Amino acid sequence: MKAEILKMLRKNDGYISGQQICEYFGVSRTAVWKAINQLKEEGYVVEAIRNKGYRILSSPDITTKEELESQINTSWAGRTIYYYAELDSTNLEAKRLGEKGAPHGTLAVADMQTAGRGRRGRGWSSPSGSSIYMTILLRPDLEPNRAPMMTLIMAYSVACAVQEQTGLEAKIKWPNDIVIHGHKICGILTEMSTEIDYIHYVIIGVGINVNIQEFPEEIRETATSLSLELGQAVKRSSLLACVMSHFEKNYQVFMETQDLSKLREKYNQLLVNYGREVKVLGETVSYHAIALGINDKGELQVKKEDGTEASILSGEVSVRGIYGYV
Ligand code: BT5
Repeated sequence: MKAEILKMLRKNDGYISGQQICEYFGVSRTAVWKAINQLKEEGYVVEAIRNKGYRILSSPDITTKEELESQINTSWAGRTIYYYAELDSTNLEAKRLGEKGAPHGTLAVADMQTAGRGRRGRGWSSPSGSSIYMTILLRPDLEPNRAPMMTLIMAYSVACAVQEQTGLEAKIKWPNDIVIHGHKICGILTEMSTEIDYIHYVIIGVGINVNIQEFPEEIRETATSLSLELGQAVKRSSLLACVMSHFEKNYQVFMETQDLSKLREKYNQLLVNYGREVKVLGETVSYHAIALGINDKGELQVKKEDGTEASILSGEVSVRGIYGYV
């Protein structure tokens, strides 16, 4: 009920009477009063004026289940939410939920992670109160070898949401980072449980540095946050809800063809590597090339120095600009 009351308060620019809320939910005045008091305790500023009713003046920067439920306006992406003040990793939790049969679109969110994970055993710095750590669980009817494209769909969705919410020019560093002014603000980690030709579930974990002011020594040179770039705080729940809306839309476009043919052009416009020299780091060999953008399969097309072209699969190599991090 708290999430619904929040939604009602938000929808309504003016006051909404206690009576209206009681009638809507079929509950007593005391129940409404209790729910409003709980919201106040969580940091919402709700004004109550006699004979007029309630009005919401401000919301805290939190990502609780109720806050997110009152903001997310999708049909399935992020409609079932599990929120934790502290968690080992939202990817690990999404796997646990996946094993228990949680539905397509389930979202695990944490305010902080004690074992935030990056790719190939690397870590993800995950302090409390300032960032988004979330993992969405999907059950796509898709060949397993097409699942890596979902990282790209999420990256594109995050970049669009960041631009929409902050006006900042967010770019994609293929395949799984979002950067602003050459510094990383978001990392994505996609994992899955499959049989040879069947996906049980895919989980896409997203970490976004929203309001962090300082980073650990080892990433100080490469990381940034939205608030550092913007000069003001960004509401985490609104951004998260916006990512879910974009992701749901883009995922549906992707599923129509099960490739990136309809998203490729727009994706390439946001690709920070586009047309630039990159260093392709393979297991045994590495070489310099020019990035030409992604193809329909989400592979990065590059032109080598000898003029030949190659397609790079995510996971096979990492691509690093030769002029610093990007
Ligand atoms: C990634 O790996 O970028 C994927 C990160 C995914 C994190 C999310 S948070 C929610 C969900 N639950 C999890 O446990 N994970 C996902 P990779 O490309 O391997 O980059 C990792 C590297 O980024 C580290 O080795 C650091 O150098 C750097 N790094 C760590 N924390 C960072 C941060 N907060 N901001 C920017 N860079 C960071």
